[in-house]
Amino acid sequence: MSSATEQQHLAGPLSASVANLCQRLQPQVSARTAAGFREVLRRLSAPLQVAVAGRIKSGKSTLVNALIGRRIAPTDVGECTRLVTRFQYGTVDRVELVFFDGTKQVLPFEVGGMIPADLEVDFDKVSHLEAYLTNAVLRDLTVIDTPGLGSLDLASVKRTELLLGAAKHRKEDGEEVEDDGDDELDDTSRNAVAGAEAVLYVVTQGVRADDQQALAAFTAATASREAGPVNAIAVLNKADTITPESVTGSDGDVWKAATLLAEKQAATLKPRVADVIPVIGLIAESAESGGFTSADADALRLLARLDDAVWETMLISADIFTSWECDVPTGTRVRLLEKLDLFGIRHAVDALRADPDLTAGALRRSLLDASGLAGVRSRLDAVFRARADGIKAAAALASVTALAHASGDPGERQRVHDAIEVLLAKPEAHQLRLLEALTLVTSGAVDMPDDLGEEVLRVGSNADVGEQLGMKGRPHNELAAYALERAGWWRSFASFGATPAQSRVAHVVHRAYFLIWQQLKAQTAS
Ligand SMILES: Nc1nc2c(ncn2[C@@H]2O[C@H](COP(=O)(O)OP(=O)(O)OP(=O)(O)O)[C@@H](O)[C@H]2O)c(=O)[nH]1
Ligand SMILES: [Mg+2]
Repeated sequence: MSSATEQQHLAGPLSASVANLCQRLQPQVSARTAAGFREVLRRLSAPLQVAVAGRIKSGKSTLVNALIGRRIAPTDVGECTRLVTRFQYGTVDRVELVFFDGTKQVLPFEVGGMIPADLEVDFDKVSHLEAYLTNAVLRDLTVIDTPGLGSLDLASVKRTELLLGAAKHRKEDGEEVEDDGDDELDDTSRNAVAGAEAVLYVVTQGVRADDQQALAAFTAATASREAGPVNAIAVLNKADTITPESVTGSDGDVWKAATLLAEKQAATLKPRVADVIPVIGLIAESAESGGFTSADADALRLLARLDDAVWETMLISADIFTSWECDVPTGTRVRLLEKLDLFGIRHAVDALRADPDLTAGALRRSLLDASGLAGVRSRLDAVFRARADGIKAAAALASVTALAHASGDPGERQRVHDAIEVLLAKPEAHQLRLLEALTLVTSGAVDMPDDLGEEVLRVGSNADVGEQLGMKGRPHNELAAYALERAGWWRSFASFGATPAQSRVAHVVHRAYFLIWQQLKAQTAS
């Protein structure tokens, strides 16, 4: 349990100061709370935990495969789509079934490297799957594939909740296990440290009112930590299935329609999520995971030679595409549909008609570009990777607070509370306060007038000073003057006119502006 090795993996200075706090407090708390702190420390040094969540069949597993660049998560059917699967970095590829009683069983990969869709075990006893992969993407992100929320299959919803939030030790007959030692975490403590740290929320065109509810349910599942613009982004998946005619202003273009729809959904889901990005998970998966082969490229080449009228007829529907009389065998056409769907097939054929010499590799890259995956990756980098330190530290602090609260010992609670206050008062921890304030406002826990809420959002969720001030590209002295002015405004708002809850937020925002001003002044001086 030496800190030296763990510190190397911490996401940054904020995580380090929270880790430090846990280590210092450990001897001063009960054995049970200390066990919770050890768990918090373990999580702090692990990669950021990102859950991919959303309604059933929204394409979560497909997107996970695309992000990892390997077709490993079963999609469509099978028992495994009803299980939570955690994809994490490992030196040897391996999949383990984890049972509720804590035992594990190694699963063989299927031919082709997938996790088997069906299991020859008592499904009811399975907690979740752990997949360890030698994969660069997973070095700093652990990706958690979840069964669909809003599903009628209550058992799998329960599984998601169990793993992400309310994980309980259960005996084989389903009864809860009694705690058998002081070092054991009880349920409350377990909840306090469980949960994903960030969410990639998958929605599709069907703008459902209850997606908001599902997002709230997910929030509940992340161990009572609020999801917000700091740690949640959404994708509008299956962009290829959007009928552009149904979206005004799309000019008949699918991507334009998807972009417009995504903006509309962002307005509904904000500020719960930082952004809604359109993507075609299926094409991304095929292009990124080796699913798209040179045999597929050859088949598309043949299709590209078809007469225009015939080709347009075939593209009317999947049924016509597969049943129409043509040189490419039906089985091959079914395979193309499964990998690219009609939109991808049309895109590939258009590309081949524009340049008949296109290699299979170039065609694959063109499909990848068309999938929009790069946009998702860059948002993941900007929102999650770049802020992993703050996100992890905030989640850990929330866990520490909850653990102290669950201890039931007022003295212990006070000691932990005091230590957190000392930590948060340090200038370098201000970022944590700001994240907390931002979450309070965006979740509605603290009510703010709209314009002020937006200002908190802008200051709290941008990394660049120009963007924080809403004055990107303006000269330094202007930025500095504005920061000082807003600092003054928020300070007087904190003292006059604000409710006590608003006042706490206002103090944090005041300090944020003040620190920005100091930083700008130092830059001007040097
Ligand atoms: N056309 C199209 N189909 C997609 C896309 N993404 C996924 N699909 C299809 O949608 C179906 C469901 O995909 P999954 O990835 O299994 O969805 P899921 O959300 O993981 O489903 P559950 O885990 O059962 O809730 C599959 O048939 C996919 O091929 C997409 O971008 N476009
Ligand atoms: Mg799935």
